[in-house]
Amino acid sequence: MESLFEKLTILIKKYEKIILMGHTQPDLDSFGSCLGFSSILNSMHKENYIFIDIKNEELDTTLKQSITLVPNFNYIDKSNYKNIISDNTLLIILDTHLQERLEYPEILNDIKNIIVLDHHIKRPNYIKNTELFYIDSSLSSITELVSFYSKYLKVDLSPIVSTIMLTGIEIDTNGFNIKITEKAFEAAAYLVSEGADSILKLNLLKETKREFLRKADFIKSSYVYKKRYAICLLPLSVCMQSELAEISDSLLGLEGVEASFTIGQLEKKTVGISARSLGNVDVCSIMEEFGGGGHLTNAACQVDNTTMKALEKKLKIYLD
Ligand SMILES: [Mn+2]
Repeated sequence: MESLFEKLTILIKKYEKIILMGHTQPDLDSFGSCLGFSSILNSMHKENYIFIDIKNEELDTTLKQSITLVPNFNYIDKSNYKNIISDNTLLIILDTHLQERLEYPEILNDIKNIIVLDHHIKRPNYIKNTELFYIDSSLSSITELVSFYSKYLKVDLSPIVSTIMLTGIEIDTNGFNIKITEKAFEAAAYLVSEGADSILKLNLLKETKREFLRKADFIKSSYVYKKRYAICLLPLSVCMQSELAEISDSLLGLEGVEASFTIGQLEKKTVGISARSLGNVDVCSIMEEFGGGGHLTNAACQVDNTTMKALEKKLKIYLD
């Protein structure tokens, strides 16, 4: 990784301003890696901004709570980013490599200098014409890469930022259980050494009783197919991708379940599936059949102009 870090530092130094952007419906891996990267840029005295709509009511509770803990970063969104960009602005994309998954895809019309750092399996429609494009799909979270870069540069991360980053790794590895590697623990150890606090982490991950019971209701309505696949359809008018992911995570903990699939209506005409696996079932290739992607153990898709029932039927055909 050292040659990557050398290259990154040289590139960063060429630019006057830097914008960090994660994916849409951000999670703590996306947001935590932006915070970590911003801390690195601050230590280099580089003017930098995190592109995220912090006032968006639809952000999940954990993220909203995290944002309140780190008010001292420069946040920008689509309403004001145009004021700061120039020809000498660099966009660093974290935790995705696809334009349509960006927090704000249209930004690519305005900024031509781009670095992509991701850990998802590379898809053909990746963002092209970049200054640097780096994917390591052996990493369970992109926060790990940012942690190693920070360690390499000997940056002092604040305990709060370290905690949010550690929570990002925890979420992306389903509690340090799935797709876990030595590197994930190494990054976690580094973040703890920078002051990451496990009690605060637990508090960030807490949910309200209402949320807990709501999830329990969905899990109650799930069923097991072919003795090894848990399938759950969310009986809601609209739900969030993160909700689907949380339910699939929980279903994976049930006895006998090797892979879990949660299907829900994301928008009026868009249905999503979030899939999880313990490792014997390649959920990435199943989600690719639906135009999605991800990892062997953690993948998702979004399909337009379909219904939940139709997707459920199609899913079962693939599982057969
Ligand atoms: Mn991630």
